Amino acid sequence: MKMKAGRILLLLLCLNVVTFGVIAVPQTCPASDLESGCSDSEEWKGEFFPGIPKIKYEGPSSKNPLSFKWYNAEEEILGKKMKDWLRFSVAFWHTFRGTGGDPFGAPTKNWPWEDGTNSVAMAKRRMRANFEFINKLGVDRWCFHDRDIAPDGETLEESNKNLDEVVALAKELQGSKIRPLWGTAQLFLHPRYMHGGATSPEVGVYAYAAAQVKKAIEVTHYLGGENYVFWGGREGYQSLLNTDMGRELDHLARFLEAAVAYKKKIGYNGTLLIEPKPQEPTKHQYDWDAATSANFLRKYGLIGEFKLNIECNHATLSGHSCHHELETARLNGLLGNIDANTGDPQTGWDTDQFLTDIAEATLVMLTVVKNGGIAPGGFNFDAKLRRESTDVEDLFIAHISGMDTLARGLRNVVKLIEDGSLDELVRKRYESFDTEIGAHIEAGKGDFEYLEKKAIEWGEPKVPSAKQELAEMLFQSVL
Ligand code: XLS
Ligand code: NI
Ligand code: NI
Repeated sequence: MKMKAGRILLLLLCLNVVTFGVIAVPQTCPASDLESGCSDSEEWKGEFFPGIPKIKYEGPSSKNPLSFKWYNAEEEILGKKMKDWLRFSVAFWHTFRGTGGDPFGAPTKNWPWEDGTNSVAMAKRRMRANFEFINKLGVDRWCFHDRDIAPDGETLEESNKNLDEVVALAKELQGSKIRPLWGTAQLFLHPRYMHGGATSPEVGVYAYAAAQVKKAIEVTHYLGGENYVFWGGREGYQSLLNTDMGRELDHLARFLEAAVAYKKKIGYNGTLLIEPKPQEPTKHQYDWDAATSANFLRKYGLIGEFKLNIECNHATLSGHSCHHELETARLNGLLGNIDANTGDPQTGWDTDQFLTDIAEATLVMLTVVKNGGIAPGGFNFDAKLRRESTDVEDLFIAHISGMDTLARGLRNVVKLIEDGSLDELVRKRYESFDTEIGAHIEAGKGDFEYLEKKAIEWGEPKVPSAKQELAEMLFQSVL
């Protein structure tokens, strides 16, 4: 029983908040029903977050939960403003479509602006709430799926029309400063995508997915989005027995090639990003991790056209640390964006919590600094309030906490660099290669006959300590 319940829970939770968000909202009104009076979403009067001021930096000694203690946007660190290192973004689907529903329970969040419908009017009202939130939080970016921001219609044309209407409002509300960090198409919620989009065995679904991505790229471009993401939640398999994996991978590559061609055709210069995840909702997802995705891109000649969007919770699901995934992406020249979140060590699925672990944040920022920053990428809070956090204020506190944690990570990197002992430890560890012979090997001239001669001449090598505990101690000292 326990096993079975666990498995069902896992399967359902894999669908992420997007699923709960959209399914759990009672669809009492058809999406396009504006005239029947079914929706009561008239213009919202006044503020959505009354009583919440614009969040300011007050420094580490502040006890005000609605203030930044470590994130000081304009402060310069390592030659760049904090806001330019961090480029924070609010994820629309978690913040505005997350309901707190889970497979065992109904939604817990009753945001005052929600009227219980999935109408276009409600979508517009929600968009206004989004921009008030972004402005009060003091970030310049947001991320969205097409279907989070506007309801699905009866036909593709109607869905596109709904999207256009909401996007026009978003464009107006963005003003001159706010832009999408990235946009994407939701190719996992609708039953038509149950076998995948680009990897569906059904050609009609492949075409539908292509049409949806075409439109999502267009609106991301129209809104000035800096990146466009492909997260293939259902691009994978449940069983290899009924799956032609080679054919599906070829289809995925053809799909991405077509996306590249279309992006170029319409003059969209944003970066295309693949977001790896090992599984959830499929048993096996083709973009398993950074290394698998890099290999896929290389095999199909797409390596110069894409970068990676590394999500920390996905990293741990694939059995790696976030730091490992970020370093793998960086070393391949593929570090494009970070979906900043964290999992729960006991729960085991994509819980998408806000990152509040300072040590983890320091490692994340270490890679970002080594990479010289990640612009035009940034940090998207692909993170949600937990089911039991139900105050509107919690939305702010969660983001502030996530922003402060990463800001603290950046400040710790400065301390690590200034101290220099960890770098020195690493340098010394490899110093035997800082020799004529080492240079010879690294230049690709270390042939086996030559190395055999050296091994005989040198005799048994002396192997020094790795000094792992010392490395950990040096790292801990900056936290
Ligand atoms: C799901 C993913 C998803 C992507 C965007 O696990 O993180 O939210 O970021 O489709
Ligand atoms: Ni993500
Ligand atoms: Ni995720």
